[in-house]
Amino acid sequence: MQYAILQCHCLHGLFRLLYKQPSVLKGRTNVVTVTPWLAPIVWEGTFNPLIVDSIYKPMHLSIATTVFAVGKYVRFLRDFLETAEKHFMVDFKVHYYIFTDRREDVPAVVLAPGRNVTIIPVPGSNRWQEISSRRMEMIQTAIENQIGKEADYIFCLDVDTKFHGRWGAETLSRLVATIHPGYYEQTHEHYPYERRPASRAYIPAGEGDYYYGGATIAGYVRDVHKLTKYCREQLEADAANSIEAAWQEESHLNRYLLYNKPTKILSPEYLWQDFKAKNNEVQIIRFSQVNKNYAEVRPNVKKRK
Ligand code: UD2
Repeated sequence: MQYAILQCHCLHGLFRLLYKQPSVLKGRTNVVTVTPWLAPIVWEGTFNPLIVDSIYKPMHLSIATTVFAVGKYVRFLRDFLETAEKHFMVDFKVHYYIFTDRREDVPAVVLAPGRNVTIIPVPGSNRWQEISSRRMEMIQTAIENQIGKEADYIFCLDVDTKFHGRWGAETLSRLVATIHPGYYEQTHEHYPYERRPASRAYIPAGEGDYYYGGATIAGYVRDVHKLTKYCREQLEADAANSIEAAWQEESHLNRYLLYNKPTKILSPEYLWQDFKAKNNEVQIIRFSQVNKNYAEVRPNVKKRK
């Protein structure tokens, strides 16, 4: 009953929400819930969804959500959209921007009132690395052309994923990054940062905070615009020097976030991988990458982390 509304009524024009008193002494003890620069790390048990919703829902925010479904990845769209409608920013205005080269294969999914889809045609490619990386440039351009005029916040998400639990307004902040589920138990010398000084994504040995996944980036539209523009420029500078960072745009993202600290961090509850067994820290899996046959869905070589 931790989150139950005990009473809710209007008193002298003020909407009162009564709930169990928060404690400054008792809370999550098996995970770290704040970074050294005082950004929250969002885990189950660190927030009360009723309070969060009571703050954010009356704001009538517009949430842009970009998702790329290029080539065979269009097959992941139905599950992504159907599960998003059940769990992602429920009761908020959500505008999905689907970037695809296969418009005719985009499934018709029933959306809740206030939620809609725009399809943005993009070219295909015979290199998955290029498809993944080019997202930075395309998101930057879409923000400049359209999203910047329409939305308050933006989420940029991988498509080969499903939502399994609440993903709500607790994830809103100026610049939001998600801890990659593959590396959160490791120290930074084991992260797959780009370590070659010749690349613009270079992070010297001895430096690092967390390893962030490229699958979820979010924040105010203007802050995500700055991030995508930066990563796009660095990717282009690398390409001009015939170098590709270890994990393409994810490597540039990690460098950006090391020197431009996120204001909120989502725990691996918000980015899991289906092949990984759940563990004690992760009390709920909210969003997870599905198992996929890399050799079958990607246009070129298989590779996985
Ligand atoms: C990781 C990241 C991913 C990206 C990539 C490095 C996680 C969990 N995932 O995933 O975000 O940073 O490493 O480049 O952090 N796509 C297509 N068609 C394709 C290939 C890719 O539409 O043929 C899109 C699609 O939206 C997909 C995304 O690009 O979800 C990332 O590609 P991926 O899922 O194959 O990358 P992966 O699994 O290595």
